[in-house]
Amino acid sequence: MASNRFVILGIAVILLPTIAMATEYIVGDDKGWNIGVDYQAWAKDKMFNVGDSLVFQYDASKHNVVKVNGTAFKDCLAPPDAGLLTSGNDTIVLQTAGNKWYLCGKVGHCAKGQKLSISVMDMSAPQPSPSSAARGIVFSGSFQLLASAFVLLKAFV
Ligand SMILES: [Cu+2]
Repeated sequence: MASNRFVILGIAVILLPTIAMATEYIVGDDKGWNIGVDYQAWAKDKMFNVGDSLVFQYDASKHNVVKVNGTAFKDCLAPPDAGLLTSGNDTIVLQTAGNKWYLCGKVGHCAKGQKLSISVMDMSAPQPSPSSAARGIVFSGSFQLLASAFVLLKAFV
């Protein structure tokens, strides 16, 4: 029946923004995690949110991934106790909001630009512009569901 389609559409409209929120980012896209990629340019137009993940893909014999703090990032100096990822296909789930810094721990690679700095936002926390936009999507979703319910109701009357 046509009315069933309205209900499904309404539910899809509600769920879509929620599903779209967790994004998996392949760092450097098809260039992967390498020397000679501008990671600041790569990150510039992306919105990273809590729950999203970064996937570092690289030749494990040539590179690695180290999560560092801002000072280590600036100086390209990873502390000896820093968490080191070496699988060649490492997924990091962004658990908290704030600035995150990653670099390649192989000698000289960070200085050659193999470093990534991102800012992670928490969409669930009240923040001025990005989350109000998200709320707008959810609100319009609710409105469409309401409209679908109304159409459904009318179909029965
Ligand atoms: Cu490297």
